[in-house]
Amino acid sequence: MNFKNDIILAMDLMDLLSAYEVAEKVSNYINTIKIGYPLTLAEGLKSIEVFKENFDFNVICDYKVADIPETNSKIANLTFQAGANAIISHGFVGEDSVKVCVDVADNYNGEVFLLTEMSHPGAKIFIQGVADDIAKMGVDMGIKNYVAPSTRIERLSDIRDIVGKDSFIISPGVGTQGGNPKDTLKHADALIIGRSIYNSDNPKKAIANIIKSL
Ligand code: NUP
Repeated sequence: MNFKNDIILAMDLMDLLSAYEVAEKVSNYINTIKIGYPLTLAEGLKSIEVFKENFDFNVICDYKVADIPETNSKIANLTFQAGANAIISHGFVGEDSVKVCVDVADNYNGEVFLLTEMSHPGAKIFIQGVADDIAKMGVDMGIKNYVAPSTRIERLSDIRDIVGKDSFIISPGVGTQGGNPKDTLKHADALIIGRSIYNSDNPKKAIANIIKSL
């Protein structure tokens, strides 16, 4: 997947009309949007095709899939049937659960991003302790795409060392959560940015300023 301007818009507004309006304002700057539970639970899986058909965006579904393999299979199938290009899967659930997501993605020519360490402070309590092992598991499984935090650059760098330079890392936590865009891109391939753009009075200017700062 290639990411225009190295930015993925995290669209967590909870109504499609507002989400559409923001997407329209920044559509010249990006080619990939990430939606998650906020928009999908509010508006349904149709949200995916709205962005694909109107903007030709790649859509990454941030469903942090984290269940037993059988249930993961149902979630991943529904997501790719609805047109998603990629799905984010948790890694802590183990190889069997992740493998199902990879297998379903392969059937649709889609991709899986494996979530290693999360970006929020609470991630230090549990997931940070196993994040390196999650990344190693991903490498052993042949996974090429990862999610790792921009809020702890040293951890992002550690995870890059594990997954290698040929893997893709997309990194949330830039802006509102405190991560620095330029520093993050020293280790990651793309920034996941939500509130700093969609909550701005001028989303177009906000994204243009971020791009200028890179
Ligand atoms: O570790 C993670 N941190 C994180 O913020 C993994 C994520 N998937 N996210 C998501 O990235 C989060 O759910 C939101 O959609 C986006 C960051 O948005 P913002 O903090 O820029 O508004």
